Amino acid sequence: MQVDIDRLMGELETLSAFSDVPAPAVSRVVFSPHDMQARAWLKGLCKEAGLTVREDAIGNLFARWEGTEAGASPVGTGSHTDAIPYSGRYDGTVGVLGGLEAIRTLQRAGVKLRRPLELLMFTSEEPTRWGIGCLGSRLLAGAISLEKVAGLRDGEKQSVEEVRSRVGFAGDLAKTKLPENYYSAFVELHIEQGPLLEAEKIAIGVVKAIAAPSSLRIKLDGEGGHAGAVLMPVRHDALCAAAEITLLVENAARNSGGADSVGTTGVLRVHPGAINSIPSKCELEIDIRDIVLERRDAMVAKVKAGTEEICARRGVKFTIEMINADPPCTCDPAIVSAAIAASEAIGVKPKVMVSRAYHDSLFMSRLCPTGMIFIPCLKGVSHRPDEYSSPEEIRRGVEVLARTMATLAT
Ligand code: HGY
Ligand code: MN
Ligand code: MN
Repeated sequence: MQVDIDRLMGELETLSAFSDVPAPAVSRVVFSPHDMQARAWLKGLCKEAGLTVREDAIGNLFARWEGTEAGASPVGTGSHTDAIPYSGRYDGTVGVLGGLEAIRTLQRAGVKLRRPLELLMFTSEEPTRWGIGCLGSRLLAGAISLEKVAGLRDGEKQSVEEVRSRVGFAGDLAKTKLPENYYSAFVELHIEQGPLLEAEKIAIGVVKAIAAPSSLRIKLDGEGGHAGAVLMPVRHDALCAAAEITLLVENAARNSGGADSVGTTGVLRVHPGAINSIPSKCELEIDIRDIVLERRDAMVAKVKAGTEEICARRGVKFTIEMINADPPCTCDPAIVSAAIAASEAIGVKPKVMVSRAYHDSLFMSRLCPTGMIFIPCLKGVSHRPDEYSSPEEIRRGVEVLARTMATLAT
């Protein structure tokens, strides 16, 4: 089984150039011109490989290699190609182009599989545009209501409906939901986005569970005014309240009692944003996760209660919107075993581990037995331009994916 790693590295390089920012950074926001160009290019590659390509109403891409048994439910693989601003070229793309190369590798090896293999590229795995992650896979799994989708607005107040139809996806969103067990299994290849595999010098990670993500939006409404004229005792400074809340988020995660708790205030918008004008409004977007659902929920509760206390003390009005609060998922034991066996077949004893990042697999696990395969990334870095996995690490990941899918599709 020979992975064509030179071709794959070239394709990863080509894909990284569909970006709003210069290399080595990558920015590719869903449905942006660069995203649409990348999609067209990817569809061309899939057709070149003889796959049957279709897209659903939200732009999820499906590229199928038929099996020998007509009507057998496929084994799926795939990931995302959208990229958050100023990120790297491997997050998600290794699972899409690596998934395609795994299929091509099996084709070249002359393998005949009972089940079809289907490569997926999920729309909007990143929350960048509409504030919620995994929009495409949530719709496939029926894990988001059409009302919630209709209410989403991007930074220019545009709805999903407006943008998706403008770029050519006009079908009925209700039809994106896939029936249970449409897939017999789903396996995603992804960089670890953490330091453990590299630190422990282990070439492959097999994921047993994916952490529980949540995100919330807090809007603060204080009192603006002249930075020189309004004295401190009478101020209701929205940014000072936001600063306390930001530290509250950090404190809730640091003191949760668990090593896997994380809390991040990744977005802060300040109005009016002038040096000599007291901030009257602020908007924070907060990301809180843990592997243990109860601990995650306890952190969210602490942030909500703390926000109420801070705003009461500062005379600032607030609203809190829960954007998402998803349960963790457990990967399917049969897929975990198949991925371990595939790793051992290439002489690697894999590390069975938890994913702290969320992935489309979190939602695919609601549709069918699901698993993930990780490869190391340099210093565990991700969501940064210096994100890196070596050709050998990627090659091994693709070979393990190919072997795992061959086992599941037999
Ligand atoms: O944020 C995440 O975990 C994923 O990279 N979107
Ligand atoms: Mn990401
Ligand atoms: Mn990703």
